[in-house]
Amino acid sequence: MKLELISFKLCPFAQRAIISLNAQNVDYKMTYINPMDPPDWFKEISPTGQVPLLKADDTPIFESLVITEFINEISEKSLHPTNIIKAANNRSWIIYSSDMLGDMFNIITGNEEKFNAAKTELMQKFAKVSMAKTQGKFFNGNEFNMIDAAFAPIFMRLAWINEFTDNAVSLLELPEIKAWSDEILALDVVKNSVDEGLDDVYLSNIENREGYLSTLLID
Ligand SMILES: N[C@@H](CCC(=O)N[C@@H](CS)C(=O)NCC(=O)O)C(=O)O
Repeated sequence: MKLELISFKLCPFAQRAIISLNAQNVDYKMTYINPMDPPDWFKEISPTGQVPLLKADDTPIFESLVITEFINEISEKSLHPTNIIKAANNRSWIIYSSDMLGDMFNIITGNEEKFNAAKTELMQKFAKVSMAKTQGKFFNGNEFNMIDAAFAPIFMRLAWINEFTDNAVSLLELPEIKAWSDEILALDVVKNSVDEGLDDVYLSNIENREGYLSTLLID
């Protein structure tokens, strides 16, 4: 089967697919586009106009969570827990993590009021995730699973934000979540899921959005 992932370098949803493909040793070709100015061939195959989109032979598969489930199905080893109830519960939290990416967007783009509301919302969601997380390095214990891949883009962007500011969206009040984030960000499969220098692109993105967060940037 020929796989081609159509992506956008800064896209957190696409990053989940990249982590899953690499963690499961699946061969694929990577093609970057700008979804704000997509080429005609992309418009023809994408009903939503969004990335990531995975072309499996000639069939477009869209929505990051469908893509990661598909990658899991074609891989030898599942990235979900073997217990089907636990796996379904993980899928619920994975969908929950997509909402958290919405909070991240508001943190970057919002004025002071929207920034603070989104930060509170994000921390409240993390507190709930913390209650569901099992003890151990990762969400389900010591094995890296798909749910960890789903949270990785959030943790990577929060680490960048905290480095660019004086810990404006710190996880220190949620030590279990902070420890989980540290474990995930230390993995090669996560580090290698973005190009070198993407942190600088993210910084420029924060500056260009001119939200409240851009006023908190330090040199
Ligand atoms: N629900 C989608 C969201 C994907 C998404 O929002 N992608 C952004 C880039 S990060 C995009 O393509 N935006 C362009 C647009 O919405 O037109 C998924 O999980 O794949």
